[in-house]
Amino acid sequence: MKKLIATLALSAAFAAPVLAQAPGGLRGPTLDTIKARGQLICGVNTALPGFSAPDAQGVWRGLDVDLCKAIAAAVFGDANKVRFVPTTSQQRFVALQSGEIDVLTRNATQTFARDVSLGLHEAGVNFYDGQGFIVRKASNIASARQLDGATVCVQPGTTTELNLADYFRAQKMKFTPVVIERLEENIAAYQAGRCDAYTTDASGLAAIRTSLAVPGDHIILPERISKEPLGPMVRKGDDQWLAIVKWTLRAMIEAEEYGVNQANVDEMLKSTDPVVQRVLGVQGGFGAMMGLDNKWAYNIVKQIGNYGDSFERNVGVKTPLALERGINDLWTKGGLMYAIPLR
Ligand SMILES: N[C@@H](CCC(=O)N[C@@H](CS)C(=O)NCC(=O)O)C(=O)O
Repeated sequence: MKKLIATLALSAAFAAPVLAQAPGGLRGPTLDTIKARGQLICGVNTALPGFSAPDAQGVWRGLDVDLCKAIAAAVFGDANKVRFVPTTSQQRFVALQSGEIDVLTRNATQTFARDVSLGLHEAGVNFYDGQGFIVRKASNIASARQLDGATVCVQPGTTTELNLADYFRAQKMKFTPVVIERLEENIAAYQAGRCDAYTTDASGLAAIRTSLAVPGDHIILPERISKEPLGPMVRKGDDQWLAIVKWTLRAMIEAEEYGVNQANVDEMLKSTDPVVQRVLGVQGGFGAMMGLDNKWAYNIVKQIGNYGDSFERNVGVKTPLALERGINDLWTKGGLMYAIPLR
């Protein structure tokens, strides 16, 4: 009996730190709802090649689509348990607020107002961007400073619309906004010459340029007139779900930093590096603390890859968008991608 009490006391002593970190503090309805449904619902863009757009076979692809699929891999161990809901600039936040979607993974800029007063949480940045302009080459405009008096097409419900007004006011230049609700109508209006320039995030411009009749007839001006930290968003009030979305992105960035990629992830299970072991769930039990399998991040990297894998596959220099990593590179390479430690 004494021996039994001693054994129980000993195991309790060892169990205590684990229990203290158990998912008790991180429970919320979203994960249970998603699991019961058997599918994650992500709000994505309607059609922004490289970020989120259906391919010729109707399969959704892109950096934002990958992030959504990575969350499904973390939750279900299966990146395909996802339904994509295309959202326009104006619908997207309502779709999230109303519960139509579980998470928004769509070129949404994180701002004070959106974080504080929309009832939504920003859950990290998966693409650091800035707003720019696209113009016809034939216009001989080489700088945004030459846009005085221009007609500029823009989508409402965006930071773009607000920055546009700020920029022209600050530059003491005049412009005529042509505010058109739908993206495809904006592009059609720009192509038809109804506006001298179209403005949005530079990533959006690169994506849109690939879909123009003759991409080479258009140039993206060099100025970036704003900061556009683009990233996933969730509803407020569910810390567990916020953690899952945040840590999915962080795990992809951390995996890249520690050299764990889609091709070597199985080999890396044998790594003696404690960081790699924690990321891949070999030790630490971090998945369980969020109500997930401890192989959550292994599943992400195995099925989707690390952040760099996804970047290069969707928007990198070898893709039609041909984007350099630039500020989206790891902090160890001069960029801003810095995942807080998984420990
Ligand atoms: N990052 C900006 C702009 C995002 C945005 O919605 N951009 C437009 C132009 S690229 C878009 O994605 N439109 C797609 C649609 O409405 O279908 C924001 O969050 O307000």
